[in-house]
This record gives sequence, structure tokens and C-alpha cells, in this order.
Amino acid sequence: IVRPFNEIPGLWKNGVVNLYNFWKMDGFRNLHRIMVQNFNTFGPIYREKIGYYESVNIIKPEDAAILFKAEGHYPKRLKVEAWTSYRDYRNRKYGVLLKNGEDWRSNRVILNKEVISLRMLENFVPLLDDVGQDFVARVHRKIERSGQNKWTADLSQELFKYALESVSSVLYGERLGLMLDYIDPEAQHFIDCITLMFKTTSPMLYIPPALLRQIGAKVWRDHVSAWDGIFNQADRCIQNIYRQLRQETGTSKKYPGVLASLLMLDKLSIEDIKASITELMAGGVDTTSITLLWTLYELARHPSLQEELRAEVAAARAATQGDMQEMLKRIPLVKGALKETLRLHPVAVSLQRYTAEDIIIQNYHIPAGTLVQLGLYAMGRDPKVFFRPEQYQPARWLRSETHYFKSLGFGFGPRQCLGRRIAETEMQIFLIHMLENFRVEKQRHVEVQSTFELILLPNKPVILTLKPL
Ligand code: HEM
Ligand code: 2DC
Repeated sequence: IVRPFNEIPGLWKNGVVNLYNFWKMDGFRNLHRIMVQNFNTFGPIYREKIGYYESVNIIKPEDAAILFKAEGHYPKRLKVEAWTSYRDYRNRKYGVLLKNGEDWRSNRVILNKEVISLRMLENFVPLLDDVGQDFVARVHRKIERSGQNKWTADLSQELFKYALESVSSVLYGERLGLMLDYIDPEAQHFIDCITLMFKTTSPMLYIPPALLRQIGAKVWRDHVSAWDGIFNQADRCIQNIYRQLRQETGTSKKYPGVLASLLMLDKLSIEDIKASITELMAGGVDTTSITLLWTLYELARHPSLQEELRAEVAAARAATQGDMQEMLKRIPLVKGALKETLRLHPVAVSLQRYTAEDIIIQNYHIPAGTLVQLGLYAMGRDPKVFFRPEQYQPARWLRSETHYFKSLGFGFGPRQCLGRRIAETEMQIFLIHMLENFRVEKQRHVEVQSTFELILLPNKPVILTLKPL
């Protein structure tokens, strides 16, 4: 017999007390580890309330399958109130990230064609390949200047620039010039604003932003100024393209970028286009760059694996005479490495959905409208789900064992990451170029862990050494 909702184990009776305990455990930065602990204590399902944030948490791939089958036609994830509050406060439209219902679906269907459809790869690949080549040239210059035939640094700032340059070139069909020596201070400010925006979001998952705003809390003020910086920079980029488009007369055959394509398509209002383009630009920086940083870190820790990947890339290059789009079809181990990185170091600690219908998970009844979270970080490290989870083994994704609902780094279904195709392509191209040019090494004995700042980030600088081959 199915057990009732109220019997799900966990701490869900007093949100305020739980928030206090959460805060004592430094939970704002340890959310991912606390989730692992909770699964160890309560088993594969638990219910929780921290502050005003209430959810049911699951960890098993087969339960994830049940959840996503019950997401309905308008899948809804946790509403990040800090983000909607800012837009309400400044009277800005929600983009596809924050919309729901029919408004979300109609926008998303149009955006899908221009952003995530496989047809777009032929447009994106040359743009992203250029940025990848420029990054490599930049590293070669750094190495020359060091006078030591190597370059040792915390690469995160470099990777932020690589990621912003990549996503901008796809969105605007133009380069920002971030691979040059002197970069636009506005672009640097934009990057800093994104980091601050994420960091200031996490406390507001548990304490209502409306309250923090009323008491004039610093975290709310910082959050507002971070989004202001993001929107101002995105507005400048968008205005620039808009102006160019109106002046242009001839029809050039060159791919003009996502923004210009959407404007010419004329199916979404300009305000809707601006809102989603801003979200894409902001969503495209810390996510891919941190994933690449983790990947380089893992390759530095596993030198022989690094050589294997290099050999795969060399073979792909030889077989295709360097046709990048063809190369991307011949690098399964590189793709496995990226999946492996997202397994151990997911950008998102959890995936969430409000259930659209009643479901039964782990023999508990869960009523429609419940917020259910799949603990993505916890699942990636669960020995019941992955054989020897602590080991970084890209080849596990090549074996014929079942991967059913195990590779969920970008989410699932119609509400999955809209930037997925851009992110994957950008990261694959980056790794191809890096593996072809440099050996990556790290300092011995430095172990890096994750810290939660809305997305999972390394808890200390990751210092890597790049040596020319
Ligand atoms: C949503 C992960 C890169 C834009 C999401 C979600 C995840 C995710 C887990 C939620 C999906 C769900 O609820 O099922 C990642 C990872 C990335 C990445 C791991 C890189 C390694 C990007 C990039 C962009 C982007 C590069 C922009 C170009 C978005 C947007 C949404 C989203 C707009 C909301 C989509 C919607 O609600 O319809 N991402 N993302 N992401 N991501 Fe990404
Ligand atoms: C954070 O408990 C932890 O892709 C919360 O590119 C639940 C939660 C809800 C939404 C998730 C968020 C977590 C992590 C960051 C995500 C976000 C949805 C989209 C966003 C996963 C798991 C992200 C990084 C987007 C951000 C785009 C934005 C900056 C314009």
C-alpha cells in the first residue's frame, strides 16, 4: 500500500528552526553536501522546509524518470524569487528563464529553432572555432611573455572571457574582442556583475527578497546593482545590433547571429527578444567557464587520460582534414569527459519540477503541485548509481551500460537548458584546441572542492600550468 505524503521522512515541520540550523552549518555555501548528508540519513526520498523553501528530494535515476514524466506541458522549476523580484522592481519583462505557462511555451518554441536546434550548428561552429583559436593564440602569447616556456595561473578570469566572447559571437554575430590584451572595461564589469548576481541570489532562496528589500538589506541592494550592470551591458549590445540592422540595405549571406535572426523573423516582440537575449548572455558565462575549469583540473590530475584524449583529437583532425563540424562527430571520449565533469561538478546542484499530476515515488504519494527536486550533485556521487563514483572516468559514458536518466547536467525535456547546444559546442571546441596545443599540469597535493554560490564553484583558486607541446 502507498504511504501518505505526510509520512515522507525529513525535517519539514518548522522552516524557521531549520533555517537557523542550516545557517549554523554554513548551509548557504554547503547546500550540496547537506543534501548528500540528508540522503544518507533519510534514504532516497526526504521532505524538507528551510525558511519558506519547501521541497521533496529524490536521488534515483528511475525516480527522476517518474518526475519528468509528470512535468506536464508547461514544466515549471523552482521560482528564483530574487530574479523575478528584480524584474518586477525595475519593470523589466521576464525572458524564457522566468516565464511560465503558455507565455513560456510560445517563446521557447521560437527560441528553440534559433538556439538549440541542431541545424544551427553549422552557423555556430565557425564562430566558436574562431574564438577557440584566438584563445590558444592568447595562451601562446602569455607563455612567450613568461619567459619560462609555460604559463601558471588561475584560469577562471580567462575562461570567463572565453565564455562571454563565445556566447556573444553566437548571439550578436560579432566579436567583443575579449581575447585581446586591452579589453573593454564594461565587458569586465559585466563579468563581475554575473558573479555577484549568483552569489547574492543564494541567501534569497530562503529569505523572501521582498522582506530583504523592505529592510534595505545589503544583499538585495547588491543583487539589484548586479542585475543593473547585466541589463545595461546587454542593452548596449542589443541596441548596437538593432541599429546596424536598420541601416543595412543589402542582404548578406553571412549568418547574422541569434539576435538579428530573431529580429528579422519578427515572431516575438522586441521586448521579449531583449529579455531572453539578456538571459542567454548572462547564462553563458559562469556555466561553461567553470565546467571547463573543472575539466582542465581533472585532466591535469589524470595525465594518461589527457594523452588518450589528445590522441582521439589528433585522429579526428587527421580523418577530417580539420573540418570542425566533422571533427565534433569523432570525439566521443572528449564528450564523455564533459559528461564526467558535470557528473562530479554539476553547475546545478539540483533539478526541480512542480508536479503536474499526482505521482508515487519510493512508495509515497506525492500530490500534484509539489516541488520535487532531483539531487543532481548527490546522484553523481552515489555508489548505488555510479560504479566507483569518486573516479573520473570519461569512458564510463561509452560503455553500453544503461545511462537511463543519469546524464542530466543540462536538465531534461522541453524545459532543459536552452543554451545546451551552444555550451556543448563551445566546450568541445575549447578542449580540442587546448589538447592540440598544451599539456595541462597542476600543483601536487592541492585538492579543490565545490562551494555553492547558486551554481557550484571551486572553493579555492584552481592553479594550472599550461606547457606548449
Ligand atoms: C537552464 C545547466 C550553460 C542558458 C538550465 C538548467 C540547467 C542548466 C540544469 C535547468 C534545466 C531544467 O530545469 O531542466 C547548464 C549547464 C551549462 C549551461 C551545465 C554549461 C555547462 C548555459 C548557457 C546558456 C544557458 C551557455 C546561454 C547561452 C540557460 C537558459 C535556461 C537554462 C536560458 C532556462 C531555460 C528555460 O527555462 O526554458 N541550464 N547551463 N545555459 N540555461 Fe543553462
Ligand atoms: C540553485 O535550490 C539551487 O543554468 C536551488 O544559465 C534550485 C535552483 C533553481 C534554478 C537553477 C539553480 C538552482 C542553479 C542555476 C540554474 C537555475 C536555473 C537556470 C540557472 C541552473 C539549482 C543557470 C545557471 C542559467 C542562469 C541564467 C541566468 C543568469 C540569466
